[in-house]
Amino acid sequence: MSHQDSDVTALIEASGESTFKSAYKKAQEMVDQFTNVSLDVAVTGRSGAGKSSFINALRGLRDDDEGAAETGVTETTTEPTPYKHPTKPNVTFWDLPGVGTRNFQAKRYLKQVNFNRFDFFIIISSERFTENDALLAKEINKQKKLFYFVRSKIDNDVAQEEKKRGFNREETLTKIKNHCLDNLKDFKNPKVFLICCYDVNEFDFEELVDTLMSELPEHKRYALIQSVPVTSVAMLNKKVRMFKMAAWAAAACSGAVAAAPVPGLSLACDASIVVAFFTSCYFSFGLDDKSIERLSERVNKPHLKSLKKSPFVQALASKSATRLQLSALASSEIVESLFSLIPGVGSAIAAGISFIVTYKLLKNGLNELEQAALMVLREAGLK
Ligand SMILES: Nc1nc2c(ncn2[C@@H]2O[C@H](COP(=O)(O)OP(=O)(O)O)[C@@H](O)[C@H]2O)c(=O)[nH]1
Ligand SMILES: [Mg+2]
Repeated sequence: MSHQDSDVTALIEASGESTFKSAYKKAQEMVDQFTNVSLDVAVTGRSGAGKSSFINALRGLRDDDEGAAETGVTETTTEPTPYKHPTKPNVTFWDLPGVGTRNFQAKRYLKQVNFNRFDFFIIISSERFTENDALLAKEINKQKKLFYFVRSKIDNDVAQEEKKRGFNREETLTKIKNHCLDNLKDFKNPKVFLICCYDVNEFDFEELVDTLMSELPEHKRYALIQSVPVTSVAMLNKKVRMFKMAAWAAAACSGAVAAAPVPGLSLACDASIVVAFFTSCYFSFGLDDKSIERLSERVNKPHLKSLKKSPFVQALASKSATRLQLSALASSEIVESLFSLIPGVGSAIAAGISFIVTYKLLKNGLNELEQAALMVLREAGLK
């Protein structure tokens, strides 16, 4: 079997398809979905409920970070305000005016906010849910859209209860959840997630993400899981799994094997796809300086900021400063330097890079980033 043949066979095998054509098509679709599919999350609730803070938490931003949604202000806008994810611009969180105010009655609300553009709704409250919240959820249900209830500021409740004698954390949380569910009896299986925006490692944040992951369409899950903050090893594992699943497709699309499987043709590699893959991974795993800085503050461990990074992570750090101009980054020197950091494949680039080599390169690089992220989590004391 020639080099070219074994490459084509490997590609078909990795795809789970039966022909080269369908394998390549699937790879293109997956890369497109993985990088471009948009996710639009609507966050609604009355003024002061914690919408802006929740949006910042989902974007991995502190309230005082540049570009963060302003918190603690009484809303004056009546228009949905979009906030893009800082490193995943196809993910947008929409800060919606609360329902029930004079201008926004539940019945007309969805039309007024142009509901069709949203993938799901978060209805957020810092107290029990009101009749208006339930009415809105019913309207959302009618439109066959997903909705979830978030009970915010749970840290305040716990702090209050902690002062009492015989405090039991689990009991307190269950009581609050049941209290919230009281108003949602009309729903078949209502879900309420207890959340503290300043501590997404605690309470029900991950459960909310897991629930979304099980209920969203597959291509939307890619966007969600890439964008959420790394809150635990379990969360990191979910991210790793998804990147692993996409690696073969990125390898297929970056190699000329796909474009021209003709014997004797030299194989070029579209480096921008490889760089984009690693850069997404780097941000998604929370390895960028900003994410590490925020994590170090959240867990109160200043030394996280000075953890030594592997040469590969450092290379990505310096290259991703201009993340949004990825195409400009994909010059061969940069890519070659990235490749040379991964043992065993550095020399392959000169000879032209095949699917098998690219796939291996992506898997090795992914593994290196996973190890780096695990080290950060370990040092942060997160399991
Ligand atoms: N302790 C605590 N305070 C919160 C939490 N979420 C929001 N807040 C505070 O509640 C106030 C209102 O929050 P904001 O996000 O501006 O509410 P919005 O009007 O719905 O956008 C602000 O002072 C926030 O700092 C939380 O999870 N825990
Ligand atoms: Mg607000």
